[in-house]
Amino acid sequence: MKEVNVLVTGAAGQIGYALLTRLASGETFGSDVKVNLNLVEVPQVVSRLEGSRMELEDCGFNTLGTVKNFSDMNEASGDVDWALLVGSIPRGITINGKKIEERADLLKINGGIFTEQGKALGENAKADAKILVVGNPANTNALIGCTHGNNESQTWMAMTALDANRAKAQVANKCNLEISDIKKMTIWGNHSPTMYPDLDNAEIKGESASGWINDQNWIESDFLRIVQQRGKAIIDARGASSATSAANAAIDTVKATLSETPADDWFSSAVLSDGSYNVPKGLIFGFPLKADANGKISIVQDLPISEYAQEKIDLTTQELLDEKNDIKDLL
Ligand code: NAX
Repeated sequence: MKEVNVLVTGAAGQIGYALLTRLASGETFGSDVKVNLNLVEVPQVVSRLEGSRMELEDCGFNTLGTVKNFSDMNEASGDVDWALLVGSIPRGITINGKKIEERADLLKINGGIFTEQGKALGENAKADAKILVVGNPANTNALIGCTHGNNESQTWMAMTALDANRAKAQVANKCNLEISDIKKMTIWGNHSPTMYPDLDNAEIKGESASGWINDQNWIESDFLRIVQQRGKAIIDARGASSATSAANAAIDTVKATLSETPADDWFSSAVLSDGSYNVPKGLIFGFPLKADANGKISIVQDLPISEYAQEKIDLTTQELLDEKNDIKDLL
């Protein structure tokens, strides 16, 4: 059997728990690929990973390879094909007696983590490794990791697939359609409430989704608000943040890069801007993406952007520039 080496940080957390079985079951990488898992946690909880390892073993997947637990990223990142960086320090946590509420503080603390993780992956992971940052603030964490990874042949992404899936679900409900009827969903910008889900360039049965819906008021008020605030709505209802749907979106992102993207679709993730759509080079920014048969990812070009959409894209760009400025000492 072929083998794939996958590293997951924050593996004992709630997204990690929902993610591991789906990585190992054969669903993600195929039934002919053994999945070797390197699970990473902070030293205080690394022992809990032994429970996850036992559960994975007890699932009886033919596709499960080795499962190793680590608290050291350098040791964990050797020969890794994929790194799913889920672990990060959440807003509201108390560190050294101080409650971390300010974005700048949060960015700096996570910046330290992603500096080290980026270096470890840049030096030890495979030359063509793909790295998906889930831990928030995902785009700026990915920017820090990518900068310190300093390895151009590796691909860094920040996850916006959950936002894209949320957007598709809202459109499917509104139009009484199947999810599979909705294609080409783009989330422009930051994984934050400033993200812009684009219905002009999304398609329903080959037509522009905004044209099909034909209700600009719903798009500009209800749809945007629901998608942008969905994470908070789930926390309010569940008393905990999205885990199953976040893990599912991470799996969707990995799968999207494993085969050539169908001609009538694309997928959404944040990647390093090359200046496309006048987004400043060097931001990790949500774009419409395609993968080729070799897993190479490129940004879909030449989409029309309305004046309204440009205003929204400018807003999320500015937020990412502000975040970059907050962590400029770390770059
Ligand atoms: P949990 O608090 O359940 O788990 C996080 C885990 O990460 C903990 O077990 C913690 O010990 C570990 N961790 C912290 N620092 C680490 C480090 N340096 N190395 C290794 N492990 C480390 O959070 P969970 O609900 O699993 O969420 C994880 C992250 O995903 C959060 O930052 C959250 O904000 C983010 N999210 C991102 C989403 C996205 O679409 N990009 C959506 C869902 C989610 O909110």
